[in-house]
Amino acid sequence: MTCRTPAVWALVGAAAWIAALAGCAADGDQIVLRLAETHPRDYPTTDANYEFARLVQERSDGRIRIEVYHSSQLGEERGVIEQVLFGAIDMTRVSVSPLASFVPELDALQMPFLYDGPDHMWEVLRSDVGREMLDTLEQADFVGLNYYDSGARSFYNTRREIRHPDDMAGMQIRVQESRLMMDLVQALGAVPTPMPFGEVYSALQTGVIDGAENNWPSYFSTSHYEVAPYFSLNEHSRVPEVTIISRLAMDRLSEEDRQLIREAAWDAMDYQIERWNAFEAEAEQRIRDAGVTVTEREDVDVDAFRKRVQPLYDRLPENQRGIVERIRAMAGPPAEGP
Ligand code: BDP
Repeated sequence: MTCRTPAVWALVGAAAWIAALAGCAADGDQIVLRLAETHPRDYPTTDANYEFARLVQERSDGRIRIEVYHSSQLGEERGVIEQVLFGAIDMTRVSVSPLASFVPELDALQMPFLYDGPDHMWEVLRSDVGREMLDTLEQADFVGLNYYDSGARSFYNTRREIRHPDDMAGMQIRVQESRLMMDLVQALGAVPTPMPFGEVYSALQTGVIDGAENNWPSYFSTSHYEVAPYFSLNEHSRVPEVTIISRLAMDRLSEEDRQLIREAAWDAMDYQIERWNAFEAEAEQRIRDAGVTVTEREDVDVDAFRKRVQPLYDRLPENQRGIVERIRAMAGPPAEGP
């Protein structure tokens, strides 16, 4: 029996709603929450969603069930975020990039060349800064529950190796639906094309775009490497991922259940990081074995990339600048970054 959100019941009709209410009571008020995920079943974040669901089910003695809809079954990221806002979908796991269109402060977590590496990023996300950034989601009627790892993003394309920003001059590069990612690609001299994730493969194949950017696991699981076989390890950004729940869904829960969900989500993070690290290594190996031309980190002029993106830091609003400074202060010496 499912006790769905009002918006969903509005869609399925009053008769079903009345039947459902009866069922909810009969089931001892079982609560079902739907969680949308863009990645396929065997991706590390999807595994973590299931682990989160398992923890919630176990800790609530089966009273709260989270149904995971992976592989974009409920839509592409931006549309899903909107549906979570209206309460038609209860939860989703998304990248900070598209979420920052709803809560601009989040851009401070995804600035280019911001973190020294995964350890620095995780120190930040687990610190007060990370908690405060989850709290900022409440401005937009979301509740932020946790963070997941998404590695480092790098450019890949159909044409040539990218060692220096000049090598991508004029290329049409797909970006997530994010102002910051558009500005980043533009600052590097290429042409940003925002597009849903699920459309990128055919856009690469038909030449609508020349390239895109992502981490090893996404480049692998989408098979983009088959049609865009030049991958440059420029690692321009680390973009954390977040699980959000609709404020409407959260408000319908008891304080005790809210706490249970918050804790289970936070506890699923270690599991995700472990799965991420294993899958990232496997994806890299499979891509290299497939004969992709990988431009190694030492062959990339990282300084040239950093210099080109400096204007993005210069025009940061005051509040985001403050967050960036706190993040940089957590980096181990010697300090890197623009
Ligand atoms: C992947 C993220 C996913 C994004 C996707 C993208 O995990 O949430 O939607 O990139 O580029 O790394 O759209």
